[in-house]
Amino acid sequence: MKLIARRTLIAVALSLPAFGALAAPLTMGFSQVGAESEWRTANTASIKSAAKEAGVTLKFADAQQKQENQVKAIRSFIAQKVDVIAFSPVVESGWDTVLKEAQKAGIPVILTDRAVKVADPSLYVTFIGSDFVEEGRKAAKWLLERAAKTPNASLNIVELQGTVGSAPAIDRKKGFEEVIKTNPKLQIIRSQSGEFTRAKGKEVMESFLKQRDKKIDVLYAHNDDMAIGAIQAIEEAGLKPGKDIVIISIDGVRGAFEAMKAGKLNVTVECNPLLGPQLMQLAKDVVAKKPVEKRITVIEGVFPAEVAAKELPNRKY
Ligand code: GYE
Repeated sequence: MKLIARRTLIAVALSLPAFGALAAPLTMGFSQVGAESEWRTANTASIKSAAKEAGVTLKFADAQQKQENQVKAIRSFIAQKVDVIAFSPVVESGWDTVLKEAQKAGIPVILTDRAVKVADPSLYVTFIGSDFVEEGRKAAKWLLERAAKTPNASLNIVELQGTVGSAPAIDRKKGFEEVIKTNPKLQIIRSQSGEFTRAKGKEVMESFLKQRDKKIDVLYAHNDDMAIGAIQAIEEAGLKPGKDIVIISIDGVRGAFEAMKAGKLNVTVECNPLLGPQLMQLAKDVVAKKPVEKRITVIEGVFPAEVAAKELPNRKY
C-alpha cells in the first residue's frame, strides 16, 4: 500500500510542469542566409528574441548568402549534437547530402522561410514560410488592375530578381509571369538579379536605364531593398520614381512604407519575417515527437501607397 502511494506521488510529481522546466533546455542550431535585407534583419531579431523567450539555447550562424557556409554550419551543428537544426536555405538545390548526414545522426531539421528541392522529403520534418508564388501573383494582380484603367497602353516592365536559385526569386518570378501573361500589353523587357540588396538593385537599375532602346514603364522588384536601391538610380537619372516609373515590390518593410509615403513606391506585397515564436514552438513539438504539419504558411496582405501613412505606425518590421 505504502509503496503504491509513493509511486503515484512520484508519477504525479514527474508530470508537473516544474519538473519539465528543470529538464535541459533545448538546443537549436540555426543557419541564417545572411544580412542582405531589412527583411532578413527583422527575421534574425525575431528568431533570437523568440529563442530567449522560449528558453531555447540558440547556436546562430550567418552564412553571408553562401551555400557552402550553410553546409559547414549544419555539419558543425551535427558534430555538436544539437537537439534540432533549423535553417533558411539560401538556394533551393544541393542539400541532399548534408541533410542525409543530419538524418543519420537522428537530428530533426526544420526549414524556415525558404524551401528546398530534395529527392526525399523525409530529409526535413516541416517547412514554415510564405507562399512566394502567391506573392508574385498578388504583385501582378495589382498591376493588372492598374493597367485596366488605360486599356490601350502597352507597359514595358523591368524585373529585379532576388538571389539566383533561391526559392523566393524562382517563385516570385513564376507567380508574377503567370498572371501578367493574361494581358499581352504587359511585357517584361529585362530581368536580372539584384541579389536582394540595395546596392545591387541600384547598380542593375542603372544599367537598365542606360539601355535606351525601350521606355521603362514599370519596375517589379522581388524585394523592397532592391526597389529602394533602384529608386535612387531612377532619381539620379532625372526621373520620378513612382510616377515616371511605377514601382512594385515585396516584403512590406518599414523602408518601403516610408518610400510609399514619399510617393516613390507604388505598392508592396507583404512577406512576414516574424517567424521566431512559431519556429520555437515547432521545434519543441518536433523534439517531443508530436505530429506537425509538413507545410506551414503565413497569412499576408498587399499595401498600396494610399494606405502607407495610416499603416506605417502599425508596422512591426
Ligand atoms: O523577401 C528578401 C530576403 O527569403 C523571404 O529574402 C525571404 C527574402 C526576402 O533577402 O528581402
